[in-house]
Amino acid sequence: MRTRTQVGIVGAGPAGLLLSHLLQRERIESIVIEDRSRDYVENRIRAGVLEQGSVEILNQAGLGARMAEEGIVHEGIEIRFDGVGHRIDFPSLTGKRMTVYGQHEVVKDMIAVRLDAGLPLIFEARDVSIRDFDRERPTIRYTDENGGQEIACDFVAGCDGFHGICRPSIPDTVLTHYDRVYPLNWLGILSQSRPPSFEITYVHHERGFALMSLRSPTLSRLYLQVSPDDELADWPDARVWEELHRRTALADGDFRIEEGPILQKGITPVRSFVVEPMQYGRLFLAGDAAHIVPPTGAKGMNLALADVRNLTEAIAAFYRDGTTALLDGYSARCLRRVWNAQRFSWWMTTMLHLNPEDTPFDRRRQLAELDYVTSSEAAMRSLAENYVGLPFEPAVVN
Ligand code: FAS
Ligand code: PHB
Repeated sequence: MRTRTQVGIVGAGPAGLLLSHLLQRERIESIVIEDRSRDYVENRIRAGVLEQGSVEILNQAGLGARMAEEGIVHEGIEIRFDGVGHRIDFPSLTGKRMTVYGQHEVVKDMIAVRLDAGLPLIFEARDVSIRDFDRERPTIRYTDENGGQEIACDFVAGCDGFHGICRPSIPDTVLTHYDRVYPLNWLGILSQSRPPSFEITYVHHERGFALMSLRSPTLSRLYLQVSPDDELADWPDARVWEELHRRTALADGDFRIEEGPILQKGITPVRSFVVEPMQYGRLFLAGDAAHIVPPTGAKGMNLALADVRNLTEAIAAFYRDGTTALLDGYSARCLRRVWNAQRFSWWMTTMLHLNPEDTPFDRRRQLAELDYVTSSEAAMRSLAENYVGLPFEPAVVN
């Protein structure tokens, strides 16, 4: 069957769902096509930290009610090394705060609003493909229980993540890929246990990096640096807890993570990836479809929301007054923020993790950098302004 819309959106993650909401507020029609089930998408535990700018986008889109009730406002982070914690305060250095609110909760909120409004959001679409996006009438094809479907649209938004089909549909000769795979992975757990500290703690340790975060007063989100060769089977619960205790211990001994049932455990590769440009014809990439950042900087989801904010402005201008300047400048506008986040995330990752190829000099230099970052106000301000989120790039209309 053939249907028509203005914007066809591939992927119902944070990027695709927010785009559908922001376009709807501009009275621009869209259809969201997702290949997984609603249950799968709503229970995929991922990011947890929202920049102040991301919170403002969600609030302005009318999506912030539950986040205001259940989100946890954070005014700083702790950096722990040599068994001593050092706090970096955000309001005094930047005037901003962060909010801890699980990505899957944001996704649940956006799905609920979309479906309550009776707007098209298709789950479990199969064999999704996109065509003719180098012309003015792109189409999206997929199959469902009724057979083959085709959506004719004016624009296609590729919000289908790193493993999606949209980026690979662009001719390879058009794209430049920037890629860096780090010699480490993150093992993450979600545990039914009181979070070890109210604020997020980044731990540098001679056995490897650890991160202590949370989702609620009774749900801890904890991470360990593990070898790229490690598999989940190498990390039974007892070993995870033992390693967390060893890496997060304080020199004065007065600290121990509370253990509890592990509800979810996963291993995530750590990589930096960017594709340029983020657009081709009437296809526009947003979020992980165009870039991946190491989670150390807590930037992934925030970048996705910023991309979508730019794309909405550009598409709205096209329908409002027929101009294409913002559409033409979409990629450049997004990429400035993307590369700032890549630099910051690379810096946080290399400063806090062990690299097996490091020499004793590298290890000592790393400790000197941690000492400087936690003792110099200028260095703390630089970390803080990147962590809470740099100002959004203005729309440049030449
Ligand atoms: P997403 O990948 O979230 O969404 C893409 C959607 O497209 C998915 O629902 C997928 O099912 C769908 N899709 C894929 N192929 C499709 C097709 N062919 N047809 C239709 N739909 C298709 N970031 C942080 O800041 N902190 C973290 O701790 C953190 N942890 C992460 C852990 C993991 C395991 C992963 C993979 C990422 C993590 N990230 C983290 C980054 C993550 O939060 C992303 O930045 C965020 O999900 C980006 O959102 P989207 O661009 O919408 O992509
Ligand atoms: C999380 O809470 O999942 C989290 C927090 C900070 C990070 C990455 C992930 O840098």
